Amino acid sequence: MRKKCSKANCPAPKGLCLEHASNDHPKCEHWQGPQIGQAVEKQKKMSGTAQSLPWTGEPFLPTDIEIVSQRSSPLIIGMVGNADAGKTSYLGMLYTLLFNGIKFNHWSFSGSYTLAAWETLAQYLKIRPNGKLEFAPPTPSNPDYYSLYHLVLKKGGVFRDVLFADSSGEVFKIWSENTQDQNAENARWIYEKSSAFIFMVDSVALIKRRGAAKSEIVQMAEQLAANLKGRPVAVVWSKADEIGNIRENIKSALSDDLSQVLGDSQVFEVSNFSKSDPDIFCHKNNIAVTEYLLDKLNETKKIILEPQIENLDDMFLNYKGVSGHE
Ligand SMILES: Nc1nc2c(ncn2[C@@H]2O[C@H](COP(=O)(O)OP(=O)(O)OP(=O)(O)O)[C@@H](O)[C@H]2O)c(=O)[nH]1
Ligand SMILES: [Mg+2]
Repeated sequence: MRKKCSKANCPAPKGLCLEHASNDHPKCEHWQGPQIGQAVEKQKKMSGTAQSLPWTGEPFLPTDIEIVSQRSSPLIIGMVGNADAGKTSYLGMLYTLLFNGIKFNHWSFSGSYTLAAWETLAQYLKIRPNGKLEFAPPTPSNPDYYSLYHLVLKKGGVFRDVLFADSSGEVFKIWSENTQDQNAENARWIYEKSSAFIFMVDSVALIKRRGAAKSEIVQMAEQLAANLKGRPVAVVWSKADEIGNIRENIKSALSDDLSQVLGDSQVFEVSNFSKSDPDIFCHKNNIAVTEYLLDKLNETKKIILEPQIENLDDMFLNYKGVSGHE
């Protein structure tokens, strides 16, 4: 169980505490439930000499990463986007598709240490008896809230541990305005540690808030690009069931801005609603986003070694082949 505020009807805004300053909320008597790392310690003590499992199935915290880091360094995929952009439901849909047998082209699902957490996400996306989908609640916006979802994927004989780092869009918005803000600690951690990013562009926000939403998205993209160091980004237009309702001028201006800011990142359109079976936005593109990043991360980098030729007069060392290029 993750710690959370247990006070019924507490009027404090999301991520804040009525009783204590922002970083001191764990001191509040209503802040209850063991964090995973603490639960693991407790489990170990209670088990005495018996061997206990070092994981619970819940989302990993950064301190739990060592459980999977013995085989190789896990790949962290950072979920970046404003509040409500569709980050958490993307993860719920990814797991739902894998669970239902939809496959990556090159990778096979080989397990997870956070199955209970994936299941919780997927439960939200189940159609209710009234025919409606219920989505996960907004991801908590405390600066120390971490939620890492683990998958083991296999390609050929190689296993890769992948961790999807989910976070609150509210925190990422603070980070996009000031990366050093004390309330953006988890966004800073995700930005520093991730090997690749899923950058969510909210189609519905662009329909409802047009230019204002576009500016926020561009600002976040600029912050993402600032210290990217070649890490791959998938630009994902979420809620694509509504994408046709975005004003054409806004959509094309934002597409131009994003390709200028984020370079050759691949662009995808995804949705959690399927209009047909199979549905390209839902069944195909959700999987394609993650596969694109995995393939990018698995690419062997071509290293072109140019010999440094000191003696420019040496005919042999200067020989470039018959055509002059080789
Ligand atoms: N039209 C449409 N709406 C969607 C879709 N997926 C999610 N939504 C809506 O978007 C809301 C936000 O989705 P989340 O996945 O929780 O967004 P998030 O980025 O995790 O939000 P934060 O945790 O607050 O940062 C949901 O509650 C749904 O109402 C979709 O495919 N189409
Ligand atoms: Mg969320």
